[in-house]
Amino acid sequence: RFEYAPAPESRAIVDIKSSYGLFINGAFTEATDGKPFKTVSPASEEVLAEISEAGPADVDKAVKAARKAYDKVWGTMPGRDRAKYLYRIARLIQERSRELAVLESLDNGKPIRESRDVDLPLVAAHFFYYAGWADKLEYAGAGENPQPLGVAAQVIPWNFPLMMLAWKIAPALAAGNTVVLKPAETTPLTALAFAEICQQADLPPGVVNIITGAGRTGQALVEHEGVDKVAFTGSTAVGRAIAKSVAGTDKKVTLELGGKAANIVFEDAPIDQTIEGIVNGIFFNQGHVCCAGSRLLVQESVYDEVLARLKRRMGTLRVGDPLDKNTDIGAINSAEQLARIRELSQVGEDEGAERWSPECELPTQGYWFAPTVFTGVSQAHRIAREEIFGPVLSVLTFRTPAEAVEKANNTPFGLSAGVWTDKGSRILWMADQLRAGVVWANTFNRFDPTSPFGGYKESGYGREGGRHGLEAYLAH
Ligand code: TXE
Repeated sequence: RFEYAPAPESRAIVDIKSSYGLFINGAFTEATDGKPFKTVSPASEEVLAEISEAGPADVDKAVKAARKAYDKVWGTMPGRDRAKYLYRIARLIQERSRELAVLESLDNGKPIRESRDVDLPLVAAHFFYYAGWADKLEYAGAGENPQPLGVAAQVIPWNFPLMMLAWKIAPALAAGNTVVLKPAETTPLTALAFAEICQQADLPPGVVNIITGAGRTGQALVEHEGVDKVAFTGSTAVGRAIAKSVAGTDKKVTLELGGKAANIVFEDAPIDQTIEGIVNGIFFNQGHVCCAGSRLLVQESVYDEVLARLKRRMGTLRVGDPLDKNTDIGAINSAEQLARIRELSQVGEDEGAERWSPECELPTQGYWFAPTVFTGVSQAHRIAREEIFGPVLSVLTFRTPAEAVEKANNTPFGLSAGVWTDKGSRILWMADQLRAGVVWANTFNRFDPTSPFGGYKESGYGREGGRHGLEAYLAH
C-alpha cells in the first residue's frame, strides 16, 4: 500500500469554467443550434464543465471562418511568418504545460506522470518541429512549389486529446492550411484550453477553430462542402463511414484507425528490459492506445519465465487517482469504454482463455479496470483479433521466427509491432517481414515528431509525423 501523494501540480492550478462555447473565428461564441452536454472526470464521475454542441449552422460558421482566414491571411502568408506563430504556440504550451497536464488527467483519466512527462513534452515538440518546416516546404516531398490544400476538417479521439490535436494542427498550419478541429466528446477541455493559447499567441482569427460535439458534429464537419482535407483518428467503423462519405468528392483523406499489435519476445531478449516493455506496451495510458502491444507473442522456451516475471511486475502496478504521481494505471475514459472492455474480457473467458489479474483494490467511484492478462489464447479467439483498447493483454506462443511473423501478421490491422531480441540481424529481418507501419526493437510506444506514424490494412492510410505528415497537407 502506498500513501496518497498528490502531484505538486494538483487540481488547484487549473481554472475550469462552468461552461464553454465554441471557438470560432478567434472568439468563444455560443452554439446556435446544438444541445449542451457535460464532460466528467472518469476517476470520480464529477461533472467538470458544460460543453456546447455544434450543430450544422455552427459547423458551417466554423468552416466559413476557416475559409476566409485561408483566403485572406494564412494561405498566402510567408512561411517564416507562419513559423513565428507556431513557435509562439509551442512556447505557450511549454509555459502552461503543468496546468495542461492536470487538465488532461482530470478529463481523460490518465496518470499525471504520463500527461506531464510524455504527452505534454511531445505536444510542444510537435509544434516546435513543424514550426521549423513552415519556411522549408520545398523539401517536403510535394514538388518545388508546394501549395496548401485549404480548409482541413480534423476529428480526433479521447485517448491522447492534446497530442492528437498537435499531430493534426501543427503540420496543417505549417503547410498553410486553416483548421476546424473537433475533439472527442469525453475529452474536450484541453482542446478548449488550446483555443485560449491561440488567442494568447495572437493567431489570426479563423486559422484554428475548435468545435465541440459528438459523432453527428464530426459527421457534419467532414461532410461540409467547404472542406478540402479530412484527417481522422478513431475507430475503424467510423473511419470507414468517413471514407465512404467523402468518396466522389475532391477531399483528401488520412485515416488513423485501430490496431492489434504483436509484441514479440525471443528467447535471447534482454529480460528485465523486455518485462518493462511488455508492461509499457499494454498498460501505458490504460491500454487506450491504438498501437498498444496487446498481443504478446512469446517464444515457447522462455514462456514460463516471461509469464512469471510479468505477473510479478503486474502485481506492483498501482491503479488509482490520476492526479497521484505514484499512479501507474488511471481511470478508464468512459462508462462506454469500460463496458466494451468488460464485454470482450468476458468473451475471452467464455472462449476458454485463462484470465489473471493481480489482487488490487479498485476505487468504488469512477471507471476502473484491473490490469489483466489472458493466457492459453489461440489465434481464433476474439481477444486475439479485436481491439480491446484497455489494460488487457492476450498471450500466444511461437517456436520459430517464421511462426512469429505469421502470427503477428495474422490480423486485419497493421499499425505497429515490437521485437525483443539480442540479434540485430533478426530485428532487421523481422522489421522487413512485419506488416506494420511502425516496428519497435527492444522498446515500445516510443514517439518522436520526426518519425512518420500510420498503418497498413484496416489501421488506415496516410502518415502523420515527420516530413510525410506534412505531405498529407500539401497539394501535389
Ligand atoms: O470511437 P469513435 P469511440 C477504437 C477503440 C474503441 C473504439 C470506439 O477500439 O474502443 O474505437 O471508440 C467522432 N463522423 N478507437 O466510440 O466513435 C467522435 O465524436 C465523424 C481507436 O470513442 O471513432 C470522436 O471525436 N466523426 C482509436 C472520434 O470520432 C465521428 C481512438 C472518435 O470516436 C463520427 C479511439 C462520424 N460518424 C477509439 N462518429 C485510435 N485509433 O487511436 C464519431 N465520430
